[in-house]
This record gives sequence, structure tokens and C-alpha cells, in this order.
Amino acid sequence: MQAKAQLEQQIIAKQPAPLHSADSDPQETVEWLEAWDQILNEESPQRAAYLLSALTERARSAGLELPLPSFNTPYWNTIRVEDELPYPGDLEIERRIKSIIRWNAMAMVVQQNKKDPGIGGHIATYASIATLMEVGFNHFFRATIKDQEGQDQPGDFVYFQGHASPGIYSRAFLEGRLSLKQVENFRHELREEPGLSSYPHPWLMPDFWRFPTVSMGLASLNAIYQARFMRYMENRGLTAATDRKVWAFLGDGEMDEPESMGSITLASRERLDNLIFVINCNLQRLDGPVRGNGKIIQELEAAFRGAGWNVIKVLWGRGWDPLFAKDRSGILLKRMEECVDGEYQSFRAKEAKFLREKFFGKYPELAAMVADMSDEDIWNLRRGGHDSIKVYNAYKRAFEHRGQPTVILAKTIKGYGLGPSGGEGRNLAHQSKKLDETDLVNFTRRFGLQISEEDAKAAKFFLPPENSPEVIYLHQRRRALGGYYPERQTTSDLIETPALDFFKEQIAGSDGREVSTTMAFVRVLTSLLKDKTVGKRVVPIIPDEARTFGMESLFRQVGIYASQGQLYEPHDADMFLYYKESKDGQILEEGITEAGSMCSFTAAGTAYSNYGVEMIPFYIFYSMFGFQRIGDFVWAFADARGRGFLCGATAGRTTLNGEGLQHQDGHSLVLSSTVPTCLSYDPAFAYEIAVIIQDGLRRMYQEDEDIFYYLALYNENYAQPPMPEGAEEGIIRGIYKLKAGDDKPKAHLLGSGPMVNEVLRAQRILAEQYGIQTDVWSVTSYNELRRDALRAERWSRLHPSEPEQRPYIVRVMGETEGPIVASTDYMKIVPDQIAPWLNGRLVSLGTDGFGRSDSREYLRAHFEINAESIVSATLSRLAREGKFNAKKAAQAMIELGLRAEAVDPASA
Ligand SMILES: Cc1ncc(C[n+]2csc(CCOP(=O)(O)OP(=O)(O)O)c2C)c(N)n1
Ligand SMILES: [Mg+2]
Repeated sequence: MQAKAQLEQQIIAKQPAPLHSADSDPQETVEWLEAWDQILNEESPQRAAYLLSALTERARSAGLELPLPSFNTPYWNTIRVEDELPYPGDLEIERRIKSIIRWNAMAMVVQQNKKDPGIGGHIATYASIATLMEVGFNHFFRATIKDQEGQDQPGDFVYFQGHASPGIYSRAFLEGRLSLKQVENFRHELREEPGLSSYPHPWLMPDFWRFPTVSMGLASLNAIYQARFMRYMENRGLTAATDRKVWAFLGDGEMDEPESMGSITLASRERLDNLIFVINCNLQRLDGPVRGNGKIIQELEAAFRGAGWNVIKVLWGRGWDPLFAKDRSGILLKRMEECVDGEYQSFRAKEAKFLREKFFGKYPELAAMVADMSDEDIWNLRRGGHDSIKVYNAYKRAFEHRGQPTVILAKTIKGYGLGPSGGEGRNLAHQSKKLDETDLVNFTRRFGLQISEEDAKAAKFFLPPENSPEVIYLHQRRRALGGYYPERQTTSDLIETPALDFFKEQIAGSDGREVSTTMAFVRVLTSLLKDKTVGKRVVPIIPDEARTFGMESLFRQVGIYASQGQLYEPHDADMFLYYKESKDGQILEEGITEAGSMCSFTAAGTAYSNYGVEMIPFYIFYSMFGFQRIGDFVWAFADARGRGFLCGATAGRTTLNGEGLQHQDGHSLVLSSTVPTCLSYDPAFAYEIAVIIQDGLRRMYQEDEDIFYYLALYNENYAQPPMPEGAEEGIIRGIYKLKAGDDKPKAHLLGSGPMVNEVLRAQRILAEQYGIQTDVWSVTSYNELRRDALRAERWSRLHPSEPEQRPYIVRVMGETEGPIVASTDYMKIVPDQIAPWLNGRLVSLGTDGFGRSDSREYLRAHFEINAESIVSATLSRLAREGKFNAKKAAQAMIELGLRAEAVDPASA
């Protein structure tokens, strides 16, 4: 009854302004309100709420324009005190465990910065999120779970707030999973005993971290797509359906990254009730407040609620409950609502006196409410995110909620408990790496740690004995939750991948039929999808460009994944290739989101570790909108040890022609070359694609290599020749001889992608018009050639007394003579990658500069990569070497239509 009265008071205090500002009949208004109050008090809040919504409905259907509903609830906890469940754990012992973890997390950073100033690390973030983490670790994060058949399945997935990593390490240290040496070497990864990586990096700690998160915004988007992919796997029958959850712990400042909020409607549309966001609202980012002049929590609440999420706010700790209960007039809520975040930060950055005066003191009635509380009591009024009971209740609700994803907005304090030198609640909190001795000692007192003053001042690690109640409890809890966390599985269910004869069609060539490499690739994909072993594991991912790439036949063949099936009859249902959506559809048709598609690629490409099932994603995108647009996600994919094929279609700055400057890609191969585990290929022919994909499948899914592929795919149609005898090795390693000249060559022409055709044409012109014989080579990967050469060179450098290792490019081209002219639809720097091993013989022709809309012919002339430019470059170079008459070379330029004074395309 008391609670209802309290709610009533609060609701009245919150009453919105009337529709018409002047109340024309106050008496009538009061009657209505009293009638409603009666329902609230004598029936239930639910009934009262129902009647309100029924009235609203009625008003709408009568055509009244009502004010838009607010997506905000008052600035208080979503879960009412009377609805709270009791805490299922031992609060006191959990508090002690948390205090030890807090201490060691802080000590880890402080120690490192003492011995190595500038090594960095963060203490304030974990200090704010510790309770949110610990309630999860003790009661929610399951390492394994049983499916309906009683089989062990991988448990929940947790995306940790990256720079809270010291806290996660600190817990693993207390669990005995990390050694003292390891924590002493936090951020010192190159020391005698491998240290701990700065942030969650599976590449560096493959048994520990699963998800790279520290680049702001990655976690949110990846978590959404992970939760969606989890359903995809279940709906396609590839994994058992469980109640496994994806948790993402995010910073409030981090929510400003467009990626953080960019796909939240996907999560609600897909009804991802396996997804829980916990936003650590400590009201601060790196430089200062997230929303000094507003309220980040209210802003996020409205946005998430508007997007269809279940929102749970955890703002105030237990200590506030009696104050709310006393608050008959709603003055406390009023004060809470009128304060902006900048003020909330000051309340914490200063002392209790300030809080009493500035917060409570503003209204006498409010000041009276805390008059009998000591300064210490006031100071100990906690925020919700620091109260285990409040946090537990929010998690439990989120865990049980059905039909929507949940976001928990937890109000915390940055640098909680670290004192002034640790930056508690202060703008400098994020950068603080050290605590002064007073604050170190205060820390131990504040959290009740049994650490001597001397040890405290030295920020020594504190490890209770194995048989201490804390350690015993810790292990018990983890056992109950199926094991330790985080932990990354490295075993996978490797599969037998197809041999090369599976790709007969591509190896045999197109018999004169003109097809593009994109079409050839689609044929490969189609065959793979039909294969008994690998077929069901293939995940085609497309951001709304299937028709552009000629892939629409796949819609019908394997269906588009739609969690609800197809609720309508498609207009093209009577056609053979209709737009088929189904619950077990295989294609992830993502719509226009390259970043989202990349997250699907990541979920699928790491499924071998996360779900124990090897999946084979092919993500086909507009090559310009891949690496350059979403490069950070690709980098994280590599860190996560992802496997799969990225396919940059409509590749090449002149092969995709009419689209102009923003679309024509001449540099994705440069960008892809920067990712250490990415193998970049620029194939010219169908059989090259077949050989590369066959080898990639073998290496990734049969040999268990943590690598992935980038293939440039073009849309120019030409006859696809059969594969020359014995070309496989060269195709994989990066170069093979495609067509020898009739006689000993005077020069060598390198081509990749469709430029191979220009190079072959140049070979004919050189022979027929200028009597120069050349050999033509197809270069499938300059980047692989370079990497091989760098490896060989390094080995030789480190083994000066042994015979030198010869790089593949040297073995292939070392004995040849004469200039080497390369033509590529990519930047000159792509062929230049092998220049150091060609003794100054290389001339690179490429597409440096902005693209233009025009025909291929004009574009290739403009960028000086066409056959005429190749011929001219060869003659010019031969002339410089004294092997061709210079005047004739100049004359040839005129014959070939080249202009010496043309604008340089690199700066045009
Ligand atoms: C994309 C990106 N930009 C910048 C940074 C640098 N950075 C690390 S933490 C941080 C502030 C984070 O604030 P918030 O998300 O509120 O987390 P808090 O530490 O307050 O919990 C910034 C800017 C980053 N990690 N990633
Ligand atoms: Mg923050």
C-alpha cells in the first residue's frame, strides 16, 4: 500500500502539462484524476496503466491529436523495490572478492607505470564497472551450458569493455588462471614470460579473449550480429537451440560512435532476446562529461525504447530507497530530474558537504529529509551500478525477458573508490595511472582489505590463500556456471575440403564464351553450396548488391535467411528465381550495411571457435566500400582469428567504369595488404579463382590456419582460357608464366586482373609492330610474393653463415633479362611491392589518382595502363637501356596515340 502511495505521489509529481494549457474545468479534472487515483490505489498500477492506454487509444480513434508519447520514464530505477528478488549469493563474501579484484586491477596498472612510465593502462573504468562485472561473473556468465539433450554447449558470449581489461585479468589471477609473472608483465608482452595484452586481443591471448572490443563501437555492432548469427545457426539446424546470451558491456561515451547505435533496430526487429547490453553510465568519457548539459541515461533510454528495446535503468542504490519512501511530494525525484550530468559529476568529484548543500540543500524539504544523516551516510548513498542487489535484479529481468533485446543503463562513478589522485569522478580520471600513497592506503580501508600500510603504499598485489573463504567461494561459483570465464576454445571441427577437380568447369575455361571473374566466382560459390560436405557451411553475405554481382540465382537456390520466414507472397513468386525468404535460408542479405555485413562475416568466420562449427563465409561487397569503409572491423576480424573469403566485386579503377570517382577502387589491394593474416589476390581468370579458393579452403578449414582471403572480382566479360599445365603453384604463390614470346624475350610484361588482357595485347603489338619479343606473366598476388621475399630475406639476414634463401620471385624471375613492365587496375604501389627483388628493372603502370566516369577504353588510356601505354613504356625503357632507338620510341608514342604532355592522372 505504501509503495502504491509512493508511486502515486511520484506520478502526480511527474504529471505532464495538460493538453490545453488553460484548464477550463478544474473541478472536472480533479474528478477524473481522483477516479484514476482510486484505481491505482485500490486495484493495481497495471490496471491504472491499462485504462490510460485504453483511453489514449480511444482518443486517437476519435481523431484527436495527442502529444507524442515520451520514451522516457522518470529518473529512477525501472525495477520497483517491492518487485526486487533477494540476492542469491553471499553479499559479504562477494564484496570482499570484488575488493581484492579492484585492488589488484589497480595495482597492475600502478606498478607498470612505476617501473615503466608511459606504458599506460586504465584504472578508472574498471573501478566504475566492477560491480557490474562481478554480479555477472558470480551469477550469470556461463562458460558452458547443457542443451535439451543434456550435451555441453559453449556458454554465454561476453563482449567486455576493452579498457576494463585489468579487472578481468585481476579476476583470472585470483582464480589462479594467470600467474603472478603474467600480471606483473601486464602490457609487457615481449618479456621473458608472456605478459598480458593491453586489451582483449584473441590474436595475442588465444586461450583467453574471444572478442576484440577496445576500438569504440566494435563491440556493440558485433554483439548484435553475433546474437543474430546465433539464431541463424539454430534456425539452420547447425547448433542446438539454447538460452545462451550475448552480453555487451559498453561505455556511455562509446555510444556516440555511429556503429554503437547504428543497428539497434535490427536487434529489436529480429527479437533478439538473447542479447543484453549493459551500458556503464559513469557519465564521463576521456576528456570530460559525456553530456555535461544533459542526461546521457535519459537520452539513451529514449533512443533504445524508441527502437523497440526493453530498457532497464539502474540509477540508485539501496540507500536511496528509504528516501524515496519518505518523499511524499516528489521533491527528491524533481531534484534528480533537474540536475544535469555535469552536476552529478561534481557531486562526486567534491565532498559530502558539497552534496548536502548543493543537491539536497536546494529545497528545504529535501534538506530536511537528510538532516539526520551524517556526511558519511550521505557520501555512501550509492549509484545503482555499484549496488549488487540492484544490478542482480536488472540482470535477472534481462535474462528472463522474452521477445526483445534488453539494454541496462547502469549509473556508476568513474574511478569509484580511487580518491582524488585516482581521479574519482574527475575529468582526469581516464588518464590516471597512479595513486598517491594516501589514496592507496585509503583504498584498502575504504574496501576493507587486509593489506599492511607498507604494502598498500607499494601497491603490492594481494592474493589470499587458496583455502580462504573468498577463493573457495569464487571457484564454487564458477563451477556452478560451467567453468572459468573468459576462455576461448581453439579446437574446431575441421572438414575435408574439395580437391581441385571439383572445380573442373573453371579449370576447363569458358570455351570462348565471355564471362567476368565475378560470374566465374558465382559459379564456384554455387557449386560449393551444392557440395555435401562444405555446402551447408557456406554463408553468403551480401549488402544489397546481389543483383549487381549476378548472384540473384542464389536467392532461390538456398534462400535468404529470415527469422520469421516469409510472411507475404513475393510478387515474383511465379518466377523461377523468385525472392525466397525462409527461416532456414542460407544467404545473409544484410541490406545496405557494409559494417553490419562485416560483423556477420566475423560471427561466421569465428564460429569454429565460438560454436565449435567451421563455417565458411563469403562476403561479397563493392570493393570500394570494403576495406576503406570498414577497415577497423576487418582489423578486428584478423585479431579474432577469423577465417573466410572477402570478395571485392566491381573491382578496379577502370574496369568498373561509369560510376566515377567515389566508386572506382584502385586501392583496396593496398589496404588489404596491411592486414597480417589477410592473403590478397587479384585473379585474372576463372581457373585462378578456382585454384585460390580451393587452396584457401584447404588451408583454413582442413589445415586449421587462422588466415583469410581477399579476392578482387571484376565485371568485365572476356573468354576464360583453360588453365595452363602446372600453373597451380604459381597461382597460389603469386606469379606464373602465362604466354612466352616466340623467341628469347627482350622484356617481361606482368598483368593482373583484366589488365592481363591488355598485357597480352601489348605483347602482340610489340612483336608485330616493333619486333620485340616479350614473355607475359600473370601476377595473382604481389602481396604474397612480397611476404615470401621478406620472409626469405629475413631468414638469410639472421643466418649469415648459411646459403642464402631465394625468394620465390627471385627464383621465377631472377634469371630473366630486360625490363619488367607491370600493368594493374590498382595503384602502382601494388606491383612496386616486389621491386626490391627485381634489381631496378620494374616499371609499374597503375591507377594512382581519382577515378572518372567514362568507358574502359578512355579510362585505361587516361591512367596509362592500356596496351598502348604498356608498349610505349617497354620501348621507352629499352631505349634508356640502349636496346632500342630512342627516336623510334618517341615516334612509337605518336603512333600509339600517347601524348607526352598529357596531365598526370595521379594528380588529375
Ligand atoms: C574508435 C576509438 N576512438 C578512440 C578511442 C580512445 N578511447 C579509449 S577509451 C575512450 C573513452 C571511453 O569513454 P567511455 O566509453 O565512456 O568509457 P569509460 O571509460 O568512461 O567507461 C576513448 C576516447 C578508442 N579506444 N576507440
Ligand atoms: Mg564513460
